[in-house]
Amino acid sequence: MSVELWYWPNIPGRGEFIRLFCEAFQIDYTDMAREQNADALVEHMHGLEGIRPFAPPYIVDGDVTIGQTPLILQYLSDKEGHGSGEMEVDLQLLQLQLDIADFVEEVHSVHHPIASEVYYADQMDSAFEKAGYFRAQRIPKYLIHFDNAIAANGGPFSLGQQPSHVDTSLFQIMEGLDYMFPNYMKEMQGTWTYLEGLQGAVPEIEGLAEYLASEQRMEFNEDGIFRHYEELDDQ
Ligand SMILES: N[C@@H](CCC(=O)N[C@@H](CS)C(=O)NCC(=O)O)C(=O)O
Repeated sequence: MSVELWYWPNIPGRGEFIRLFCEAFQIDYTDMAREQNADALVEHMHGLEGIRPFAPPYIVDGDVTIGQTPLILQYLSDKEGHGSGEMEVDLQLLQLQLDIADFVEEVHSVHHPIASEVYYADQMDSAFEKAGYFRAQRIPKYLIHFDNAIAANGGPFSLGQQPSHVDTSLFQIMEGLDYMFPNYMKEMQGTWTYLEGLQGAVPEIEGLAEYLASEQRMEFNEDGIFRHYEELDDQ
C-alpha cells in the first residue's frame, strides 16, 4: 500500500526530507498535494479527526496519521526495516534527525527573524544581522556536530557503510546551504570533510540518482526554507 505524503506542492521544504528517504529506500509513496493542489492539502488536513498533525508534512499510512518530519522518518525507517537493529543506535539516529530539525528551523529564521507571517522585504535589516551570526556561529557549530557524528563510524554515512534516514537529511541540508550561501560554503570548503563525503555518497544510493535527475526533484526556491538572497551571503 502506498504511503500518502501530504505537503505543500510548490516548495521542497520539509517534505523533501521525506521524499529523499522514500526514494533512497524505495518506499512506495504518493505525493498527494503535488498530484492535486494546495487547496486539497488544506481541505484534507482540516478534515482529519482526533489528534491531528500541527502542520505539513504529515503522512497517512493505513490507520497511522502522523506529522513531524523526524517522527515520520523514524516511523518509516522502523517499519521498513532500515534501522540499525539496535535500540540505542536508532535513538541516536533519531537524536540526529531532531538536531537536523532544529537546524532547519534556524535556517528559516535567518530570512524570517521577526515572524514567518511578515514578508522578507519587511524584515531585511534584521535578517542581514541574523545571517552574520548564523554564518559565523551556528552553521559551524551544527556542521561540526554532524561531521563528528559521521566520523564516529568512519563514514561515508552516519552508520558507516549502511545508509539511514539521517544521511538523506544531511545531504539535503548540505545541498540547501550550497544554494543559500554559495560564497560562504565555497570559502568553507574542506572544513567538514565527512559531510562533504556524505554529500557525494548519498546520490550514489541506488534509486536516488534517478530521482535527483528527474523533474520530480524540486529545486530550491525563494518560497521555501533554504532561500538565496545575495545580501545574506555577504562575507
Ligand atoms: N516541526 C515540524 C515543522 C512543520 C512546519 O513548520 N511545517 C511548515 C511547512 S515546512 C508549515 O506548513 N508550517 C505552518 C505553520 O507553522 O503554521 C516538522 O519538522 O515537520
